[in-house]
Amino acid sequence: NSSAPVDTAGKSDTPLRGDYSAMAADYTVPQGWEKITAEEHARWRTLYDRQSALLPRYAAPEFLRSLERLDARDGVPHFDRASELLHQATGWALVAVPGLLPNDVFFRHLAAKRFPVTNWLRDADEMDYLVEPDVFHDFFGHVPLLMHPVFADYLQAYGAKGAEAAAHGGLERLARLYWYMVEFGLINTGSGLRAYGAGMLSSRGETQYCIESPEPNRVGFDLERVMRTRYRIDDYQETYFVLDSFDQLFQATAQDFLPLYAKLEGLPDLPANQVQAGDRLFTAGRRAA
Ligand code: HBI
Ligand code: FE
Repeated sequence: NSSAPVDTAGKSDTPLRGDYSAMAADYTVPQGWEKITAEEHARWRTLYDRQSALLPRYAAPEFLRSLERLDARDGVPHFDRASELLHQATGWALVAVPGLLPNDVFFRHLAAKRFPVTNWLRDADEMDYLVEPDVFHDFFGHVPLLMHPVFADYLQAYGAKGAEAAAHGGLERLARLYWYMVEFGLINTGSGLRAYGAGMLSSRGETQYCIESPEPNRVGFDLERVMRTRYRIDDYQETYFVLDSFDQLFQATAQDFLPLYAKLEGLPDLPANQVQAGDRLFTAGRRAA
C-alpha cells in the first residue's frame, strides 16, 4: 500500500499502514465491512469488553451512556448503521478512511460533520498499543462523544477553524488543542475527575493512569495554556487538562483565534512536564519540575 503524502502534525513519517491506493479525492474509502473476518470481530469484542470494564470507574458518564446507545459490542461496527444513529443524535456521519489524513483534509471533514474512522483493526500483538489510530481507537474512542450535542458542536467548530489556522500559522496550536482536549481530556464531575479523551479511553493503561497516577500534572483547562504546551505522541501524557463542562470547551472555541495566534507568536512554548504560575492545579505531578 502506498504511503500517502500525509502531514499529520509531526507524526512519524514512516509509511502509513492503510491502503491509500483506492481512495476518493477526500481520502474516503469503502469500509469493506463484509471483508472483516470472524477472528477480527472476536478481537474487537476482546478490546471492547476489556475497555468497557474500566468505564464505570474512570469514564465521564456522558461517554458511557453514548457508548451503550451505539450498541457496538458484537463486532466491528458497520459505519453506515452507526451513522444513522449519529445523524439522529447530532447530525454527524462517519466516513471510512485508510488512516491518518493530512490536516487540511481532516479539518474539512470535521467542519462538514463527517468523522473519519480508520477501516482496519490492529493486529493481535498490538492489543495494548499501536502508533496509528485503528478502527477501535477511532470508533470506541471518538464516536461516543459525537452523540453528545455540545461536544459534537465543539468538534464541528474546531474543524471550521482549520482552514483559517493553516492561513495564519495556527496549525500546531490547533493540533495541541485537539491532542489535549479531544484525545486526552479530563472532566471534573461531582464525584471527581473522569476521562473523556479518545486516546485514554481506547487504551487500557492510560484509562487508569490518567486518573490514578500521582505522576502527571492535572491542570484546569485554559485555551492559551493548552495552545502553548508541547505534547508527546509516544508515551502517557505528562499533563492532563481538566474541563468543568463540555460547554466550556465549546465556548472557548467560539471565540476568534486570530488574535490568539498573534499573541502566542511572541510567547515561548511550554514543556509538557512543568506546572506554570497561574495554573489552576488539580494535582501537581510527582515529577513536576
Ligand atoms: N487523521 N484520520 C485522522 N484522524 C485524526 O485524528 C487525525 C488525522 N490527521 C491529523 C490529526 N488527526 C491531527 O494532527 C489533528 O490535530 C489535526
Ligand atoms: Fe484520535
